[in-house]
Amino acid sequence: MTRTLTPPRRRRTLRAVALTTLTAVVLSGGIAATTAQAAGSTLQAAATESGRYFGTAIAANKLSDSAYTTIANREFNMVTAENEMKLDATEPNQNQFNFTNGDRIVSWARSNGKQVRGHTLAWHSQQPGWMQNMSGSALRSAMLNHVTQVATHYRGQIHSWDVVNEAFADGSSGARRDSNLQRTGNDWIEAAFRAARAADPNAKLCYNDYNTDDWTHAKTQAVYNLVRDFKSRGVPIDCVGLQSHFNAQSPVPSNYQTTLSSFAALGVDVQITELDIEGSGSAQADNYRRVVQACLAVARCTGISVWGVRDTDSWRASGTPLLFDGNGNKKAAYTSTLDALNGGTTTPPPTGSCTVSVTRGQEWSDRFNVSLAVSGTSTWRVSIQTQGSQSLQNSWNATVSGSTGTLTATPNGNGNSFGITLYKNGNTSLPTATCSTT
Ligand code: 9MR
Repeated sequence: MTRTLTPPRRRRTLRAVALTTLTAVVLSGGIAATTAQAAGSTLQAAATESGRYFGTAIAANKLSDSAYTTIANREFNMVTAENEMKLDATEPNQNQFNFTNGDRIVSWARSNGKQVRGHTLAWHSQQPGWMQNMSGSALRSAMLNHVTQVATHYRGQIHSWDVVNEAFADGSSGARRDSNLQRTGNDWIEAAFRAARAADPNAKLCYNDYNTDDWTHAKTQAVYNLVRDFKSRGVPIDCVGLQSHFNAQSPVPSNYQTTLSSFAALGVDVQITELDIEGSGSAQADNYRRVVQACLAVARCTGISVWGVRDTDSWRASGTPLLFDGNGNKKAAYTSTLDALNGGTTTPPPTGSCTVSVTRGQEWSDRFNVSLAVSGTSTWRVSIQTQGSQSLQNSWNATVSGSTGTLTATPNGNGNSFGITLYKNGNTSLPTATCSTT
């Protein structure tokens, strides 16, 4: 959060000084979104230093487990609903939507100052029964209605949507995966993206898949060609998600960075969306380090999410593929990931891109302070979405316009860290913020 006081490029030399200073700042600032630790000492803090995020999948039914939420809150600043925004969860009966568990995750994320990845709007798997039995134009309409309704419900609250998930076949064919959605016509993917853009124009729209990590694989090439085609024809797409589920059969490929940079060169962000690597000890740690270093070396690789908090939370629990063991202890893979994130990026974040962190400050009965820190650029505009009827009382170190709803902040010569005081007016949740360069 506070490491924006130290420009990323200079942080190696200033680290010792920065740690001392930052600890004091954090303690006196009363930052609540993370524990009182120096910049770079958690995954989210270290990732933010290079303008990236570090996220995890979250399961709604674990939000009552304080060991789980303590780690999740401390280490991650991006949250993906592991199952709660999927088709079967959100539309169990046709045109009857259920957002209860998805909303619980968004609410937890927002009240803890985190952003949300939406997963997923259109997928052959985990369809509700009624959809599995549909085909043709009726299915196409139902799918588009689903995309529209879900993206509209979460409009303004989603950093990136996995609009379409896993639409390509495994193996050497490079073909689309056969599914009821695919049989509605080859243009179903672009139709889904267009519907998502119309419903939530501010969310980044991603195509997400697995086994797309090795640049030489037919499936990787097929997704690459899809993205290239979409970009050339103006189909709205902003990002590619590489799930990156790795194990002995599917190891981290030696050309992983080439894959990331090749997608990025098409003019999309690349996000590592579901990272887990089976194994243990130094071998696992080394694989995590390689993945992080590959992302840091590619300017448009903008964030990494792991697919769960502790090994015991994983869909592949027996493969112990995550960064914390079942007791919540940091594994060697955690340390190598953190060290790699702190080892610095050789490529600065892309021009035209910035991120902003939001942390809670001092609180009074009627109002509270919010600290914001921009990284990635010195010429920025931050859009702050207040919650409920909250209204602006005061601001410092930035020019802030608006009084309730959406506030806009721009630099006033005092650097990249600024703050606001908000009247609660009955709502104590942290506002959310997005950053754009000017
Ligand atoms: O982790 C998810 C697990 O809890 C579900 O049972 C499973 C059902 O399909 O989905 C898992 O998440 C998957 C994700 O949605 C898409 N990529 C593969 C993930 C692991 O299977």
